[in-house]
Amino acid sequence: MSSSFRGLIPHQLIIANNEYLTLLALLTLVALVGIAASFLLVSKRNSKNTILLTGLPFAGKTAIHYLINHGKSVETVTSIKENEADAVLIDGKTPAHIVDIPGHERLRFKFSEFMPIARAVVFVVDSSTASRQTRLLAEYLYDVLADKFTQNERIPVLIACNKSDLLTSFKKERIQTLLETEINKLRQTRAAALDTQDTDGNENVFLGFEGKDFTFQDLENEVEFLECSAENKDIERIKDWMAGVLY
Ligand SMILES: Nc1nc2c(ncn2[C@@H]2O[C@H](COP(=O)(O)OP(=O)(O)OP(=O)(O)O)[C@@H](O)[C@H]2O)c(=O)[nH]1
Ligand SMILES: [Mg+2]
Repeated sequence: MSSSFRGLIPHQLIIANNEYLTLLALLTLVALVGIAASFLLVSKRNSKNTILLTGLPFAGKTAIHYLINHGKSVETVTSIKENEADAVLIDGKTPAHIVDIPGHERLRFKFSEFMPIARAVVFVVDSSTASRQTRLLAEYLYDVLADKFTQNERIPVLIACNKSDLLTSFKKERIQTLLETEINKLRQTRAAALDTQDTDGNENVFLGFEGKDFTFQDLENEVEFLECSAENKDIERIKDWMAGVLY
């Protein structure tokens, strides 16, 4: 009895050892697949060169788009279709693919069709009417920030406070405060629909932290504000920001 018992011990040890090795091999495989997947995700993200210009009608998106692409101003009319063009931001670097999305309420949803290929979003604001359009601005901006691609891929968003040449224009700090206050109110309404899904399958997202007033700083993606004027051809900081994201 005791001799056969003794004979079993090495056999059990061998089995235990084999199981341990199999488990180790499996864990290594899982880790390798994980590393490869995240590498692919990062390189896929970094290979995207599309930047979207979004914002309400009359904000100056087409004016900025034209200026970036042609280096000069143009008379614009309300866009009824997106404008797409490749623009060289830095000589010798791959051009950026810049898409100007019409601001009309029936067309602006198109931004979500471009989100899968977007690397960054510029949200253009008419700084001279921001105080009158705060609700509309916050609603559109909320959709951009809560978009599943913005959320999952932490897409950086630039809020370009355009028309800084006009005396009636608000400074970027003022616009930021207006938007934070409005998004704070808006997210209560949207939170009521938290369990539902919209037609695109985007989940309704609560922006920021519950129980704390909304600030852009609480978001996981980068949100930056700057002032610009397409009228004065003062858009260099937009181009610098785009280049900073892409290269
Ligand atoms: N004063 C001033 N006017 C500007 C500036 N940028 C654009 N505009 C004017 O604002 C108006 C609207 O500009 P667009 O570029 O057509 O606006 P948009 O955002 O493309 O508008 P939609 O196509 O309707 O979505 C035009 O009359 C522009 O000349 C600016 O920096 N300062
Ligand atoms: Mg336009």
